[in-house]
Amino acid sequence: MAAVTLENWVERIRDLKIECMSSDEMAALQSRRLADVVNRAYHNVDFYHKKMKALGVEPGDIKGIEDIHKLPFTTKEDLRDNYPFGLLAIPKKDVVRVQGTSGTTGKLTLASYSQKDVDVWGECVARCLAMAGLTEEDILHVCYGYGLFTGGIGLDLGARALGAMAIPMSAGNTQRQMMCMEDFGATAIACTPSYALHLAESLQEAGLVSSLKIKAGIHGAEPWTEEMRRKIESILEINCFDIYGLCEITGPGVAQDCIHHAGLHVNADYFYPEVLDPATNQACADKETGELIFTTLSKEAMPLIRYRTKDLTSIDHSTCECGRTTPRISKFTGRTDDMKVIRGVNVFPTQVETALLGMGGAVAPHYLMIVDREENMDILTVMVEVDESVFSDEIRKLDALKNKIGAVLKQALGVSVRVKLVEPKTIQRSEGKAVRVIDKRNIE
Ligand code: DLL
Repeated sequence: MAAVTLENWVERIRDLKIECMSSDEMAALQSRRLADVVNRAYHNVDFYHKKMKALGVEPGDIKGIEDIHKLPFTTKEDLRDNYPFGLLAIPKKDVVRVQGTSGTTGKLTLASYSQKDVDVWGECVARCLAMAGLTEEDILHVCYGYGLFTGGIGLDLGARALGAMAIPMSAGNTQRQMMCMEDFGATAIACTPSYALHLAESLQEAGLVSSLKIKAGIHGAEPWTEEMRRKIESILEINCFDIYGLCEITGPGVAQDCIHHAGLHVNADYFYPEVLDPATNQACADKETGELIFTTLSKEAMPLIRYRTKDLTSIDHSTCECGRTTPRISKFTGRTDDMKVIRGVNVFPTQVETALLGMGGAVAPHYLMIVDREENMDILTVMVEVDESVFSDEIRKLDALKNKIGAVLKQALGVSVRVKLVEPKTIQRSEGKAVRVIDKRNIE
């Protein structure tokens, strides 16, 4: 099967009308859809009626997408306060499914879907799969979890909308995953990047890489770096793509990068993105980092207006080399609540990942950050897996490697770090979203 190359790329997307619209056409479509969604939210959702009244905004004030800044924000707390069905804009009997994600504090964040919402979701994921070069000929091995989490069913809906074959593996049992990938002739895999690395290493160890037909990986649900992408690509000899989404907005398929990996194309005809300075709520200029906010432009069951994702990114409205005109958001460095402040310095796990992958050699990209407090001082310890052979070296060499990693991390993060070297496979592998940080400062 032909792989996606830069040469055949433009050829493949020539027919994509929505993704290649002029900015005026897109703004007209978004304006029509925004007016409609605001009208429905105002008249059918008590929460939005009250919020808009409080701001003195009527649906008639929203004449076009340029008026979006007049509308109120929605937060995760608002979803929690209206849990589980308080934000429905349609009768409950017309809801055909719910999906959710567990927060840090007990209750789920729940999203409801009408049949049309499910269809739009499938269409968005299908666009992403097509962006990764897949067609109806492909066989997609889905090892995101199925269930309330949107990963499994989302990729499945996308494969269905594309006319491809989905293998609904769900997460776990790596041996069985490898056997089915080989036996069923999967041509693409979909899972978190951390699990993709684990799977890739396991396939390599088993000597199975060359017998696979995989050409693309669709990875998301957690922050990961360009270095990690290249690592998975080099082991499996495939192209990896970064798919983004959140259950409140739809699930995976809100955005994904193309073969140029120059940002993630947002399906902006369905989800209108804004990037705002979280301190002032003013719009950031293109390429300036801020908080990503989404307004769902077509959702029937649970439309959300100006939903604050807490995800940090920047936006670029220029046309991509691939020919798509849809706005691109930059790869995520993390969420505002993922960021750790250590002795006054902001630290993201992705910075550790980049630094470790840059070192190569005996250093593996499997790590865990532990933040603790000793005598009122924040202490960051980074556990790093290193090659088994390192432990048979003299203590002097082990210490030298530890110091070297410490120096690289200090340079990358701007704070000093205690390094703990551990043997391969010591750090627990995740089948879902990887746990990269344990903050013991919050644990009494
Ligand atoms: O993680 C949906 C998803 C499933 C996306 C499969 C991609 C693939 P939630 O469980 O609601 O939904 O978590 C959403 O995960 O706000 C981000 O913080 C993070 N996230 C999702 N995709 C990416 C990505 C799914 N590609 C939260 N890069 C979001 C970085 C991501 N972070």
